[in-house]
Amino acid sequence: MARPKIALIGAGQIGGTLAHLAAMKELGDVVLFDIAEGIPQGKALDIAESGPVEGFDAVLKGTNDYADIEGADVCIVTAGVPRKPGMSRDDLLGINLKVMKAVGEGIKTHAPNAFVICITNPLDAMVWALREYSGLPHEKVVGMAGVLDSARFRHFLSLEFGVSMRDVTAFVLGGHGDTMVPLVRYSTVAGIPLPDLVKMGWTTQEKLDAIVQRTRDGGAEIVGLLKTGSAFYAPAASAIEMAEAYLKDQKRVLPCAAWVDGAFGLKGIYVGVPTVLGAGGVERIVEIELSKEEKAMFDKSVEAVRGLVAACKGIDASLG
Ligand code: A3D
Repeated sequence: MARPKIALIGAGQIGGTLAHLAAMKELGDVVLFDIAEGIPQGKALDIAESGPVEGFDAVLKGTNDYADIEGADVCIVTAGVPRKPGMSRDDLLGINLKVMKAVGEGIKTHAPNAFVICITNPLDAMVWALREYSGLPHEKVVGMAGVLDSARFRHFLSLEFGVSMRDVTAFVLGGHGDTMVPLVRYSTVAGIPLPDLVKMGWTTQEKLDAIVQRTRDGGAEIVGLLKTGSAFYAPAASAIEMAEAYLKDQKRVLPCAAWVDGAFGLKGIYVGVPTVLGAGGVERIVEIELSKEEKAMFDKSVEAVRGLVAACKGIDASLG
């Protein structure tokens, strides 16, 4: 049986890391696409040359031609520009919307059966626009944000508790922005919810609140340190986890920016929710119960996403 084909649209910091991880995990053959000439070709060759040392079997190809993504099983989209210090994700909207148009049309023509994972910011609006431009079924187009935001939350919690990150589970909902909603009640250490851990004296409410805030600011913290771009190792690892869930039909329960139409009382919007990811793409939205306070935070986040989608429609009247 032929190996799956993974197309990476955008061969920058995240795209290169995605290619490396996909090859190391032998998820399939990799095509790196970018408009910058030489970059995807150089990165593909460099990673391919690590193959004999690492011992993986994967063909890597760099290209500037959409024809090379023909028939891809998975497309992961990072094309566009990242944040610089002082910029919000929303500042990227105008530039990256144009990029989504080109990418969406490329995928529509050459990889209409792919599972598409968008990473380009502002995430929730860009995944919506990418779906519109590509015309693919909603369940086959998702945004990566929740896995990353939850991973950041889990990392900070594991440091606070001094326990393995593997035993910390966490859920972050809502849009990928300052209004994201880290769900303390649904986050646990080996099944023990965080509020119980506060009662058990493992941490204090103040410390937990600070961790929640650090999670919300997780992207900005890295941008502030790097100065020339944004995070790329953890975002790439997060998207690879989603791609693997699809390719191996794992039915993973992962938060991602999915099309919600009915659940949570929402009508037609891309926003971060828990989902089941398998061979059908987003196979189910997990409609958890939210407290009044959580619902209020989630609603605020949804409103922020709606504002960004409206801004996209303002820029390109052909949308929506
Ligand atoms: P970067 O290293 O600049 O790579 C972006 C690549 O896109 C560059 O190589 C460009 O040449 C390429 N590109 C630009 N326009 C096009 C086009 N029309 N077609 C194909 N390629 C194009 O950025 P990065 O890899 O660090 O980040 C990529 C995106 O991910 C940015 O929008 C970031 O804001 C976003 N990001 C999202 C998260 C989330 O959690 C959602 C996290 C980190 C970064």
